[in-house]
Amino acid sequence: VPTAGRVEFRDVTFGYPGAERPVLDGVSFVAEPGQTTAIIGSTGAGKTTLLSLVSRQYDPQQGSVAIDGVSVSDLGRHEMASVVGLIPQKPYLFSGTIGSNLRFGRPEATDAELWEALRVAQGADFVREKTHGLDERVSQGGTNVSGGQRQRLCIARALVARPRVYLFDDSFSALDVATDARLREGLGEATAGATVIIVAQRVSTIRSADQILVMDGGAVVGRGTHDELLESNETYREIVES
Ligand code: M5T
Ligand code: MG
Repeated sequence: VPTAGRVEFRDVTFGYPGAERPVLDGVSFVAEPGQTTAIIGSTGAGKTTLLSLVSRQYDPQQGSVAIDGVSVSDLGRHEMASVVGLIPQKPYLFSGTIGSNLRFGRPEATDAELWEALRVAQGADFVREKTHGLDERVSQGGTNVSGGQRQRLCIARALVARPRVYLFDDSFSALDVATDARLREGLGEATAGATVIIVAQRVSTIRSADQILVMDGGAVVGRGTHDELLESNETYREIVES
């Protein structure tokens, strides 16, 4: 089982079953433990698809995706769940209680651990306001939890599981700027030492990333820090200025 969480893509090409053209074309990069790698790019660039190869919803047709040198295709379901935590672009809840949703990746987590994860995810206040708190019932289509709250519960769920690799797919753009800032401040501490990959729209979210990958049409067309990319990358400048 990978213990550090170094994610490496080597010349990865992937197309969805039945599609003619690949959605990812020759993607290579390394995301290091203890660092934040941000991914930015226009809609349809392949950002979600890239993350889905790390969490192994799909396997690439060519190239390899490895964590600490171990191909993700060699990881079992359980190992995968303890190594990779995906916070999906469309956050979902399982039907059950808030508590059972938060414990999904680590059933033995204590209530105190759930509240700590909720605090970091900026979800403690609204859960406290529910009549039944952690025992409040939720469901996928339920209306007692808003979209933004669902997003924060999914972030908390990932934190409770303590994976080595966090994949945040556009998890912050729906939050107001102040909540976004508070959340990311606490996340830095909560995810310290792990590999963090963040797909983001807001420049404020990615500015401080150790490495930014610029995606366009299924390829990585630029990489570097914010300042480096501003200097050198036309696509990045266009995104930042838009
Ligand atoms: C990249 C296609 C999509 C687009 C390309 C998830 C998914 C995507 N696609 C499929 O054919 N089937 C699928 O199940 O793949 O899409 P993406 O990876 O979702 O792009 P993105 O995450 O960069 O876009 P966005 O809008 O989230 O910023 O041609 O049709
Ligand atoms: Mg996406």
